[in-house]
Amino acid sequence: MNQAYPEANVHTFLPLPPRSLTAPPPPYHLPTLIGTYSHLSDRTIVHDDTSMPYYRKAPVGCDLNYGFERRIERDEDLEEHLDGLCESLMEIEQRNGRPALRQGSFITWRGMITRIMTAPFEERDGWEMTAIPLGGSIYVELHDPPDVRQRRRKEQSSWAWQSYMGYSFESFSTFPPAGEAQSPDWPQGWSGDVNQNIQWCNIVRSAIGDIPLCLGGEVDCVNVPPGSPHPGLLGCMELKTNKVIENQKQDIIFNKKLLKHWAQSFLLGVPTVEVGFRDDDGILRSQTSFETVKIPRLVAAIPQPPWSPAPCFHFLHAVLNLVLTHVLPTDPTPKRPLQEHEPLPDAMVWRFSFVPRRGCELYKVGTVK
Ligand code: 0WD
Ligand code: CA
Repeated sequence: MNQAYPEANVHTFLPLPPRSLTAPPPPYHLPTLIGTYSHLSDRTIVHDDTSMPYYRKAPVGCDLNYGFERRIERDEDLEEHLDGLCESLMEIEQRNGRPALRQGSFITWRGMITRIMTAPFEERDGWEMTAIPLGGSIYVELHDPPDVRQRRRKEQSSWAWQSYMGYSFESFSTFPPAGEAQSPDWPQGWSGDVNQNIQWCNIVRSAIGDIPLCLGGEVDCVNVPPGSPHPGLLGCMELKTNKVIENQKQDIIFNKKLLKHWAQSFLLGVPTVEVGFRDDDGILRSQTSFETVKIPRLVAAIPQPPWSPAPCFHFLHAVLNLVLTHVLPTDPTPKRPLQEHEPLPDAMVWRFSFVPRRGCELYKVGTVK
């Protein structure tokens, strides 16, 4: 990702804040839920909670390797961009009969904001994102060129088993979907074979300081009795797996990982992160529930805390402010209502990239139809 760009293209550079920064950051507003949608087993979308799973505690001793051979993986060659999120936003606007967002909003996946926010403490993985201004909003997605994707896929294949255990923990931690056939051969707690096409997404509105955000993110389950309606964000849960912690080194690694777990759930307003601890053989040994908002205090209490939230919020605000300042004025959309059948103008494409331990650079790329 440390691609060299021609000097002339470098627009502007934003260094990382010091990790010791404690100055009060711009506040992150409490997220408001504005909609949900579901991907079904064939990846089609319905604008309701069909794919909302209900939580139940997984049985300790369950084997997270179970069902590996029958797993259905998502077709990573399908480039979905922000399709699900945008489709859902149109649905919400139609239903409400008014715009869902303020002018100058960022529209993106929650995972993109997690990456920007955790960058001050990221040692290893850089990234590039694309920003496109259109209709008064800025659309942000991962820039994922074929060579980067190829490399990631190779890395992923060596993690396949580990990442499968994350999915099987989800199956063991939820009720079988209503109306789905269950098999007498299933082990205790299993709710059905893993199909990565199935996802339940929640869309929230929030803001960092005065910069409005609209984020779509996958939510793992809700902690209410099966059949209940969506309980709101306060009933949502994120599920994670981790190796059991047996020594100080593993404890340090886990505390570092808590940054990503915290940021991911905090951004969407998910109040609970449950971690399933498994042994080397993939057997679930215990579970611990973390209250999302308490994670930073937990980490602050250990000797030499590996991260703190202030630099994260400062950097997130600085990056978005930089993008907003340069990108929004290049929005080609006329400020008047478009005529019927009037073609949309070509959009301006911008890119911003992050180099670990350095900072973020913003470039103009060109136009796209
Ligand atoms: O690069 C892209 N085009 C991405 C698209 C990257 C990440 C997500 N997505 C899309 C997916 O289509 C999905 O519908 O965004 C939606 C989910 O977004 P998110 O919640 O912002 O993703 P993130 O917070 O990074 O990850 C949440 C979960 C993961 O669970 P864990 O517990 O491992 O964090 O989303 C799943 C994964 O289960 N996930 C993905 N799902 C579809 N495509 C992807 C992906 N590329 N990456 C992670
Ligand atoms: Ca998860």
